[in-house]
Amino acid sequence: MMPDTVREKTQKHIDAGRRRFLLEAPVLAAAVAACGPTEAVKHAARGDTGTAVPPTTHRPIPNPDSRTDSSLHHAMPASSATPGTAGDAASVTFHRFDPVLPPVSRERVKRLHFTVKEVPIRVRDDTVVAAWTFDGDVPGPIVHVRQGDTIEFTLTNGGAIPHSMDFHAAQIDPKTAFRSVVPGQSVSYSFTPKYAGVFLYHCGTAPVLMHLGSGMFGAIVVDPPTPLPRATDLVLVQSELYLGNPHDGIAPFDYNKMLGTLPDLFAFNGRPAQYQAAPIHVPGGELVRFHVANAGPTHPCAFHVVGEQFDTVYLGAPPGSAIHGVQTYGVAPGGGMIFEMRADNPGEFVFVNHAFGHGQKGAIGTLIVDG
Ligand SMILES: [Cu+2]
Repeated sequence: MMPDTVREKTQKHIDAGRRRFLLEAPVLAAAVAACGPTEAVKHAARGDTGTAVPPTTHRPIPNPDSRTDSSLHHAMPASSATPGTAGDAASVTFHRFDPVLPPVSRERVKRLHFTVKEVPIRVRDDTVVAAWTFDGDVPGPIVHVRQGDTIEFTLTNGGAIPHSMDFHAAQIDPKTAFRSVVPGQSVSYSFTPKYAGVFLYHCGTAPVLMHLGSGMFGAIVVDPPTPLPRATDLVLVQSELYLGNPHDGIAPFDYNKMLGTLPDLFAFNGRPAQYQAAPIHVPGGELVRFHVANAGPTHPCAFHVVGEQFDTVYLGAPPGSAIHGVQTYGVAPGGGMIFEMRADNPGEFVFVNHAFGHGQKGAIGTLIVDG
């Protein structure tokens, strides 16, 4: 149990953070003030500072008895423009996101410490977005562990609004582990993945649509106890981009567009069509393994490689649940699936979301099988 004095101090800190957040969101502060003093106190007491969603949008009823605020409807701007995402767009450089799965370490206890950073990111030559991130990039770091490892995780909120972390590889009380933390504070928890596979992680702060849609996602790959055969292991995280009008050359993510579910762009690993501009090379004759996670937030990924078939797709935890001779398979938003093909034909192979409107908007890349 936390001593009373510590709890009081902690609560004061949280209250101060919420008040600070209110002051930094003048539109929302005005909306709360318009509720009258009694309503404003009630809102502040439960961390619910109003909302910027359209008045016609249904608002869920908060549960003040819940220990988590991630089920509550938090105050938030209708765009991802926060103080940290402003800046000189011209100085934000493009970098290709490395799709290669990093090696797994031998330690059975993996310590991870992510920091939330709200920063501008160049996702195309002509597009800089106001992103909410884990460790400053979209997607966040690719995590590689083994089934049965203990992951000791800490999230520090270096942003301007509350954030949290939801690992789909964990089986844990979400009200405690996935709770939101205010700026400057941290949350820690441990978990042991029960199943192998590729799993999404994402910010779970309400509305999740806004936080997922603003860049707060990544993938964790969990190896089975007996490793799968040697391969070129690649990680692709599909996501959708809903962009508002740029300000000083930086386009915020637009919450109302997210609700409309018609994305401006799609991407594998945060940048639309980046692997067409700079293809992925793999050695001829060897196995290629795509670990495909889908951050959504809304649309599936009909994963397909033009001119190839998947020798194996693992529907669940590998090595079980394998199906063979597959042309296309859908990865649900919030899902992850492993696709294997033998690169026995040299050439250029386009991998694509075969829902082609989505492929055309950026969920596409090129795999070059070297001869
Ligand atoms: Cu968040």
